[in-house]
Amino acid sequence: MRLAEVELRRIRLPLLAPFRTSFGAEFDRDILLIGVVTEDGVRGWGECVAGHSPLYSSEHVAGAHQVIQDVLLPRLWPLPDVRAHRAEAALAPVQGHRMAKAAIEMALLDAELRTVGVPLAEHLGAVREAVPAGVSVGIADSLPELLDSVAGFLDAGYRRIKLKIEPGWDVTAVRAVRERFGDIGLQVDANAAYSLADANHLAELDQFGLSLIEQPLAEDDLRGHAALARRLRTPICLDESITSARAAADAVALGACQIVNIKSGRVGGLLEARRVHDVCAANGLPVWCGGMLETGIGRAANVALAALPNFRLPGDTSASDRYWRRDVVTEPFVLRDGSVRVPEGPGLGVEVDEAWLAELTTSVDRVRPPEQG
Ligand code: NPG
Repeated sequence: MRLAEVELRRIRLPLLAPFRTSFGAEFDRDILLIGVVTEDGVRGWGECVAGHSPLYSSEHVAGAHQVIQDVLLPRLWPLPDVRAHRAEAALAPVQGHRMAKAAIEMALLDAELRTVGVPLAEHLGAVREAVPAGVSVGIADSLPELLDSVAGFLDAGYRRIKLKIEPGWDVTAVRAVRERFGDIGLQVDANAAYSLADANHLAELDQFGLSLIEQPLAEDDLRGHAALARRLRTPICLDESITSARAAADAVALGACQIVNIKSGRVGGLLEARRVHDVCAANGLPVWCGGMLETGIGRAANVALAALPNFRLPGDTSASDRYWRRDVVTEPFVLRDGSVRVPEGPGLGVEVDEAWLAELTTSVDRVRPPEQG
């Protein structure tokens, strides 16, 4: 497979409601989409999950845009075969920039699998046709507001609730939700907002029977997570710390977590995400699929990944209407009996609504390979 053109398209998509975490609030998304066209005229799409500012991780969308255009694509043009596994090897010498690499890989996989008529889920080794969906609930302005939004998501049929927490919005919020809704599937996500000195405070969460606490400490603090794991009954799940299959193996060896959140963007792509899945499966750790407020493009990839066998907990793979008034794909993802269906068509299995995309677009760069010879 050879590329004829790559498009870097930025869109602005307002969220239906602001989403607040310990590292900031999102109102609308500045999203970078990668569109590839092969020499045979097959199109593929990828979505970059880097945020507007480098607050969740060191990457941000403008940096990803630049590094794709100036550093990553020039490494792909000379390849006689640019299928995803070849591209991954060609980009490996570039340090970091995992979200940028993952966006290209997604577009290449979409194109290559459309060429051969294979759905992404099947290519990755999926074993389910639908995946149970959870929902991530941001930090609210008040407890009544939090309870209202949790009630709405439970009514819609979501299988578990994840509450974003930070110092000052943790034990009280969790207690209020437990008291009001009883024995629902409940977990919390701190996005690295605590330190080991908060261990006694975090142990107060043990009384609520949470299925996990996600990333309580800093990204690079595996030893701290291992120490905390010895002090909490609530299982620790790592997100930001797991940047590769090797990082997952390290975390397991240190006893830093009992569960892993997998996001393909965070680990550099879907192929590496599958390796993280395999490392965790081999060590008996369940995984679940995280989310980064993706459009239907990235969501299709998440849902395909979440259909692999060791994804044993509901993911942040909510339906399109949890985020957007109108998604960028023609068939939005919907919630049925608490699950989202895995796309069955070739590649990502979703069709982009090109007219709507044009309306949302803030910039497009079209890049072609340099003339050969
Ligand atoms: O449903 O996609 C979703 C959001 C899930 O909470 C969620 N994502 O820390 O995992 C996270 C958080 C996030 C969102 C992180 C946006 C970075 C950007």
